[in-house]
Amino acid sequence: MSTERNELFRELTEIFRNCEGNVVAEDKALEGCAGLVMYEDPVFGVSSADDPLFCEYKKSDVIGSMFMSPEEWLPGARSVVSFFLPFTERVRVSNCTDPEKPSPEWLHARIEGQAFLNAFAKKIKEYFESNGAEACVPSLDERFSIKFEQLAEGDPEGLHVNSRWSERHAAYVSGLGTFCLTRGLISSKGVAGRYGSIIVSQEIQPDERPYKGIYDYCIRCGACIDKCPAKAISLEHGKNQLICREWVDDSKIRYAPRYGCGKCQAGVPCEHRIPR
Ligand code: B12
Ligand code: SF4
Ligand code: SF4
Repeated sequence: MSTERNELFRELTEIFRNCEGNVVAEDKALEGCAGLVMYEDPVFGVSSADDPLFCEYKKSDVIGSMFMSPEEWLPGARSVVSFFLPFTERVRVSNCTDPEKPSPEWLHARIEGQAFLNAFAKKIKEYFESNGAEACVPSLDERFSIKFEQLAEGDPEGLHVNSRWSERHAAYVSGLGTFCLTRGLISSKGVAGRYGSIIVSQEIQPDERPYKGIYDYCIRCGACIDKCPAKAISLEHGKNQLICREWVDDSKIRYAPRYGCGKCQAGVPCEHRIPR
């Protein structure tokens, strides 16, 4: 890694550490969760905005025609900076206790964790802008949207998700990790955590992808199949999006104003590392 990139990642890690909201505040906390730290330090990856993979994502069997390339989000885009925020051990271990109910810690990491991620992404945007670059955070941009298309009955995928921007797909281009049986993206710090990204007009040396295939890091051990309370995962077909979505949606009623599941990401070999 060049010194320039080292310096950039060091500064972004400092921004992460100084960004408010990674600790669950007492007035918002579910029982026993006051002071919970949700994330460990981030892992970063950089891709070139004109990497040919971004064009491939427009194909209907990858993401779909709705997907917008970095250049479409930000005219003059040169690089995409992706990051993975790994959940802390406390969040991960807590979600192994009950086979069905998401732990209070996991619910916080899903909801307050995403709010923190958004705040962190905004700070990164300000950082690039203050250095004279232009920047766009697709997930916070008003053009961001997702379309769910229910597939024919019996289709093992259940649902096709067509999205203007996918954090996992962007992270895949930047060398951060590969997909797995549950469709999650396994990073060097595992699958339990959340991804974000920002498109910038600054040229930053892209990472080399230390993998060839989209599922390289998954050992197909099947541990996630047994963990899934909705029985959404199989070795033959991977994860059925419809079954998973219905389960996660149902949790919105049971755990309002929060929701979540993530049982397939806790207590499995890919939880916090690349399993081989
Ligand atoms: C819609 C959505 C959902 C939907 C559908 C999920 C999905 N996979 O599409 C539902 C409601 C089911 C869902 C559930 C959950 N989600 Co969700 N979700 C999203 C969202 C908003 C968009 C996803 C999207 O764009 N999908 C697009 C479709 C096309 O993706 P796909 O079908 O999986 O892609 C496959 C094809 O592209 C195929 N493929 C075929 N040819 C090729 C060729 C190439 C080159 C490549 C790369 C791929 C490829 O490979 C892919 C994987 O199989 C993202 C946030 C974001 N904007 O990215 C979060 C996100 C994916 N969710 C996330 C999480 C954590 C969850 C939950 C655990 C919820 C929770 N916290 O309790 C569950 C379980 C997810 C799981 N098992 O991985 C994280 C994933 C973190 C990770 N480690 O991977 C994300 C990235 C949010 C975030 N900011 O971190 N989610
Ligand atoms: S638990 Fe095993 S099969 Fe499931 S995603 Fe992780 S490595 Fe792959
Ligand atoms: S998030 Fe829950 S329902 Fe969806 S695949 Fe994982 S374990 Fe199954």
